[in-house]
Amino acid sequence: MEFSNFKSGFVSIIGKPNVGKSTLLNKFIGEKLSIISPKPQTTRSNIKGIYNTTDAQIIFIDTPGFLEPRYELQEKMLSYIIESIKNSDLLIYVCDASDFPSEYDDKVLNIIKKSKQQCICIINKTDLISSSQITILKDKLLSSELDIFNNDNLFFCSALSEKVYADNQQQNINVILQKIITYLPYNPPLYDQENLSDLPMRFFAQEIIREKIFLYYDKEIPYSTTVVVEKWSEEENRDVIQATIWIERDSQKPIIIGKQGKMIGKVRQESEMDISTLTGKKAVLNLWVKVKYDWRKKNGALHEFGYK
Ligand SMILES: Nc1nc2c(ncn2[C@@H]2O[C@H](COP(=O)(O)OP(=O)(O)OP(=O)(O)O)[C@@H](O)[C@H]2O)c(=O)[nH]1
Ligand SMILES: [Mg+2]
Repeated sequence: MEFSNFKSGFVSIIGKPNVGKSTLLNKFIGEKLSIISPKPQTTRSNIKGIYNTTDAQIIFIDTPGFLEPRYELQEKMLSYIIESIKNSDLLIYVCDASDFPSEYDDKVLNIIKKSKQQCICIINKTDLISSSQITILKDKLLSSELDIFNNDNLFFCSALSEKVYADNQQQNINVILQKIITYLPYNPPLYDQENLSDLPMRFFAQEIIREKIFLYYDKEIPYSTTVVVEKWSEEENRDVIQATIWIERDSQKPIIIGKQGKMIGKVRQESEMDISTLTGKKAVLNLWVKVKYDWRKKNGALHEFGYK
């Protein structure tokens, strides 16, 4: 195949926690690759999602939300963001239209500006504000001192409904994909054009289980938890998966398990359904709960759990 007019490159999705970065990645790719929850700091590592057409390949990197690190895991999360910015052909800055500018937006924008990388800005969650508020925000951004926004790179969008407001018209999310391609260099495809990601199924299974924990438990539990798939056995009509939910304290064990195992049963059932949707095969999940005291603060434990 001739690739002389083919474009491909890396596009990092950057922004503070909870603005809808992972939701956007999934809408761009058309599959649920990155986990989503209403809680901040859901994404902990860089998730690659690949968008393929006959003449372009966009390699999206969904990154953790920007934060000021308070412990080792968050240090790693920040390092993933910085690494991703460095290795990109284009950055997509995402913010929440109903909460902008807020703490950290200035910091993220300054990092983007300093990186001197090309950038597209997506003001997400426009469903939460009125059209007159959109106009006010647009004027404010176009006249901002930062000099990052211009009429060509600024999009107002609702990732949930996949509606984009560009050129004063309502369009669909493809208008952003087309714009992204214009920024990419001429390259042959960098990844297999059949694949949506280069991450292994084990990783997605871990993330799916972690998403259920983010959805169903409160306070510190989601943040004190990580998941490791220990064993994946492919049988004829089903996959049998052993996974460990790691927590930080013995006292968290009864909370994770719930009365008569109800809570962990719900996590197991819903994870089995999502894993099976992804693999196209029945999934049987066995979950274990183990304690590694203060794992979030220990480099060795982080390494062991895959945060490298
Ligand atoms: N109303 C509304 N909610 C949205 C939209 N996009 C995402 N959300 C919601 O915002 C919350 C956070 O979405 P995520 O995609 O997990 O956000 P994120 O930026 O990846 O968050 P972190 O991984 O924690 O940095 C979820 O509850 C989403 O359903 C949108 O366009 N409108
Ligand atoms: Mg995310």
